[in-house]
Amino acid sequence: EKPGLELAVVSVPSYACQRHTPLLHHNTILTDALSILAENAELSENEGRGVAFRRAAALLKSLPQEVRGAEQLRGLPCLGEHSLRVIKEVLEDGVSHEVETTMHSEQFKAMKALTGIFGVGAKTADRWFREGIHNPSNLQRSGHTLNRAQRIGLKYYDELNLPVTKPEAVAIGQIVERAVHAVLPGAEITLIGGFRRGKQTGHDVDFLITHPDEGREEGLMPKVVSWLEAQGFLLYQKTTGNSYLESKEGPARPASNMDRFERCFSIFRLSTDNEGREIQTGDGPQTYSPTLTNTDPHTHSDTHPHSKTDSHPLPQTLVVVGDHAQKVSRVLGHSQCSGPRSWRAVRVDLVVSPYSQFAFALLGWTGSKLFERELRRWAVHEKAMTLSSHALYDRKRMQYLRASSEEEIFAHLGLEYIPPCDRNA
Ligand code: 8DG
Ligand code: MN
Ligand code: MN
Repeated sequence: EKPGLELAVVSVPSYACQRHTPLLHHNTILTDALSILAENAELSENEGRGVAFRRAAALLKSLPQEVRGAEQLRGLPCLGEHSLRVIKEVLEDGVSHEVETTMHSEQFKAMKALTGIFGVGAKTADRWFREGIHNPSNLQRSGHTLNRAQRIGLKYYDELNLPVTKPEAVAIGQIVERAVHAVLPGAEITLIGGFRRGKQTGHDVDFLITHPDEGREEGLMPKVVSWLEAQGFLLYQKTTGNSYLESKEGPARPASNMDRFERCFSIFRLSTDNEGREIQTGDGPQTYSPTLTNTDPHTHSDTHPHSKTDSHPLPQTLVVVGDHAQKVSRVLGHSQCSGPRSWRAVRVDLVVSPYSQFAFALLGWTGSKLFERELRRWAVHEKAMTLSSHALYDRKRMQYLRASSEEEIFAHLGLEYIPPCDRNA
């Protein structure tokens, strides 16, 4: 067979934001190996090394065909010595010794398990690891004082580590939409993050909220959160941003904080009741059947006695069938809470942006993380511009460049437009 030397001939640009990187690609075996090393570097707080492995993996994801031999990689950018060595090993032996050793090391497994707890970062996990804490059960028994996020992270550990599916994301979106429209009619809600890039699952669901009348969005988040809380949709929330700063420091905030969006890290309580309706997961058509339910002992009616007379509808029920439903019910059945239940915990991120910054926020929050990093690196090094989720600044002309769409931002940056589905670097 002819492996084809075309890869070496085709010139591949070196910034990930210059390339189309689809979700499904031809070099998964190689990129999986590099991702383990990237993850390990990140967990060891070696960011530079992590980025190097991520860049190498992203390059392979953008190639139009499977790499069969190292000679095909000649002339390609982004492949450092270390990454090349790993790629060659995998191509020749099927596995990389370093990747295998890393994957099975106690430290890597423990760090992954501990940072898998919501509210636990690499620093904390490393400290615990060195105290002999290797997993959530060790932590539970250690008697360590945990903050609110970590307590809830531990309580819902299994289900928060269960992927969120597209139908679940859509169901959450419907709830967010009801909440936002209840407190600010005319506001616009956009699904961002991995789901906007076409992923079928995610570790959370991300939404961007704005309103066409600039200024109407101010202070929106606390109202949305109150509505969600009153309806019993939230298990946890932490809101930061303008209102938070205002309440702490008064309205005269320093200019440096002016450009911080209101945002909310939350954990939703999503019903998964099966009452004969169905949602198909997988490739089939997706139909959603909102049903009213008030039979679950965990519903908000316990804690919010007024909810029955409330004019708002009760929490919507998501019905999921198939593989994922089985996985969910297995996890819920084994949860540390009181037996099997008809809802699951889902991580949700909400961001509010002023309308004039919407395109920048959309671009900045769609990801992938590496794609974002590469966009900013391109802007600085190739265009002498500064890109953030709020604005684009041209340092030579000393002015901000306006944009009302992602297309305009790519144009300002002198880049071909890359659609969200091709930003999976
Ligand atoms: P996943 O949830 O499916 O695992 O993947 P994801 O959706 O791509 O990852 P994410 O962790 O939810 O992040 C989504 C995007 O949001 C990503 O491009 C990075 C961006 N993002 C944060 N935090 C912040 C932040 O504080 N500021 C800005 N500007 N962007 C952020 O996650
Ligand atoms: Mn996400
Ligand atoms: Mn997120």
